[in-house]
Amino acid sequence: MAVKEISGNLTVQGLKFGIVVSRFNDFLTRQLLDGAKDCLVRHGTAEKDITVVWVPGANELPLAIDKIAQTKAYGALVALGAVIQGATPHADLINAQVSRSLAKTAMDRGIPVINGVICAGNLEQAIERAGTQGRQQGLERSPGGHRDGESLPRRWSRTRGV
Ligand code: INI
Repeated sequence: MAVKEISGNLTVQGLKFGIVVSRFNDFLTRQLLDGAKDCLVRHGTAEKDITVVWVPGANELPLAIDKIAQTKAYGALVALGAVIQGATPHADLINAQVSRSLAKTAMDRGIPVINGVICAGNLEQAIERAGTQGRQQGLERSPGGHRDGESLPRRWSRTRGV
């Protein structure tokens, strides 16, 4: 008997994406956002199928992501932020809390949530991760969302309106 194998595609048409982006360190997060949008569009997502929601800081990403997940209107969600270690004593707390909460939403709501929050040790690292050499996290994370976003909703029909 043939083995059944399930995997997503790199191209997606007709799937809706929600991107939640933090205003804190917006000189970095705007770059992440540009990269994520560009990546989604180049992989076949229509611009009209991308909704962008701004929140004050990384701490606010999980609630917005969870509220949007509850609408069941999106195939996958992307959280973008930039937390810089040296700049704040509670960077570790924020990072841990945010990544745990985003993962919880993914599991509880059955929707792929791509964690595109830069956790950098210093400003130089953050700038590099946000986009030097044509590479950046917002960009790199989105194809993963495409793959999950394509395979989860289509194959298990857990989302509406996609
Ligand atoms: N928010 C960030 O997104 N990045 C940071 O580096 C950061 N620092 O350094 O504190 C940060 N703080 C704000 C936080 O996310 C909340 O917006 C704030 O605490 C209000 O809830």
